[in-house]
Amino acid sequence: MPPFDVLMPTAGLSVVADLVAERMRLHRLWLEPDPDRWLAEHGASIRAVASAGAQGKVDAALMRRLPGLELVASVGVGYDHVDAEWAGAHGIIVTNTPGVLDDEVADVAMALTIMAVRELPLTASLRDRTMGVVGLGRIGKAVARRAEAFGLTVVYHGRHAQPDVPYRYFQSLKAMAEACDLLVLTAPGGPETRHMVDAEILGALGPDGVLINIARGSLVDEEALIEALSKRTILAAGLDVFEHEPNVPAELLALPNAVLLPHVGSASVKTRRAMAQCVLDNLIAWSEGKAPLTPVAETPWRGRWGRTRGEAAAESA
Ligand code: 8YV
Repeated sequence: MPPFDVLMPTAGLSVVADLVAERMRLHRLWLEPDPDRWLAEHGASIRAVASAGAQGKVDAALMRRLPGLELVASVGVGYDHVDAEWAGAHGIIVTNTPGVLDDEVADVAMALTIMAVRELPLTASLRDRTMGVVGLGRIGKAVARRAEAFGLTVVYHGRHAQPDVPYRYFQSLKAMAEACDLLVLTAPGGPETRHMVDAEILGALGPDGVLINIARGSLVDEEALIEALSKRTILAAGLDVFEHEPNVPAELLALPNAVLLPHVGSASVKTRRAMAQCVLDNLIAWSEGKAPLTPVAETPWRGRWGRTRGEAAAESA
């Protein structure tokens, strides 16, 4: 097999770099003394980018500098750090790692729920609560299954009602926030969902309400959340993600009714290894001329192997 050159722009999860480097020629851009110069000299040899984490941006500016780029294999189910629209319009496939981390992240959602509600002196109770899940995808469903086992009523909000699920659908997030007292965010990040939980939604959640976020910090207006927690217009929050990661506002850190984790939803050795393996499997399939295994919605695989970036750009123009 001819060498297959993969670029990793930022450090991220070391398990990804370790695994990919066993099988491919991996270039670690962050270790280059002059990354800009490295890209100018070697960018054309890169056929795939492996993105090792939610903070490793793969934007149009980077992809433009890699004229031979065919595939961006990103670790994690969320890929809002990758400009998949741009990739799709330029014939570049983006893959993520769906399915291998749902249970792990759902466990953390439940851990945060219990920690945020119970604190463990004389506290609020999980009994008789209704959990509103925002974005009932794979992770949302894994959370909902757990919530049912805890005796909670589950309702959900998303872009569409799903006829095959047993939970009540709310088209309006505000109406759902009024009807539930545990709001669990499992929707993707990105411009469409930015600040979907703002002061108005927190107001609708109400003084007994608890916000759990294991999705992306961008979904929540963090300033509004700090205000709601400080003034106790909501009861508590359990957060694994933050608006400006890795920075967490000092006000949030100081709040007694906020339980905070450092974005560890998928962080078990077993699951992180499975995620890295999924990145590698995509790279291997592609380097062998096969279809990508887990392309994201913006870059569906249509079996058009051989379409060049120029052709793709011409089609989309
Ligand atoms: C990250 C995640 O991938 O899957 C996701 O969307 O946010 C996590 O599993 C992980 O934190 C690496 O950044």
